[in-house]
Amino acid sequence: MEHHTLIIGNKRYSSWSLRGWLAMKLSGIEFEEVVVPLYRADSHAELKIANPAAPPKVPSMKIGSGAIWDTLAICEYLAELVPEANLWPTEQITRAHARSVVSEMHSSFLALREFIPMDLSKQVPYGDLPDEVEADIARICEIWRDCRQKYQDKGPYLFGELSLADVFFAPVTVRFRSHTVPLDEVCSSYFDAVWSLPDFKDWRLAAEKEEWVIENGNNYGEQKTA
Ligand SMILES: N[C@@H](CCC(=O)N[C@@H](CS)C(=O)NCC(=O)O)C(=O)O
Repeated sequence: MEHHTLIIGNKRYSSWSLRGWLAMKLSGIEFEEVVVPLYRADSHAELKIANPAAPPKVPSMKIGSGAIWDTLAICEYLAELVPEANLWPTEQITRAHARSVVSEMHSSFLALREFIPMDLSKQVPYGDLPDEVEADIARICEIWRDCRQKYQDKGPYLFGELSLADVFFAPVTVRFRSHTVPLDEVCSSYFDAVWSLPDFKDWRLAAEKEEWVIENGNNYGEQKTA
């Protein structure tokens, strides 16, 4: 197999990096990890090496002479590369459902992203969130409840077995935790299942050891949200 290098941002703050990294772990393939601290003067120059987008973002992946520079594209590549890992649910209609919620996560929830950026070092009491953020939280909980209700017999994750759908919602658990978002029993038990994933625990431990602090860290303000 070709050498895979995953380029990611700060583990404390980068939600898309967490998704790419968890997807790599779920695929079971060996990879080299390169962490590029974000929002520094030289960040974009470093990221450009494996990412032609303007501005270049994380995660991106180098594979031999090729590159992939979007989380969903990385996930689809992995699902094709390692079909036996069943990164998507095996049943076609369930797979279509999983792709729908993943695409919704990939393209929506802008208010949640803006007002509650991922920050593993933050925990504040719940309250005073704008209506648009509450609406995003309500929709995410609706997705979780719907999936759990349909697939609960197959396991504790959104589609029963662990899949890319859980990878996509893992950073949301960090956002919810940072603002102590109240969850009902179903969502809370799903939260616990994701929070307990050994790879996710490893990510959080590594995040704790990072020394980089993004000024205004849990609110990127003028900067892009993560
Ligand atoms: N749609 C992209 C989003 C990637 C993204 O927004 N990454 C953020 C960090 S989580 C980033 O690279 N921010 C750095 C910057 O904008 O300079 C994907 O799915 O990979």
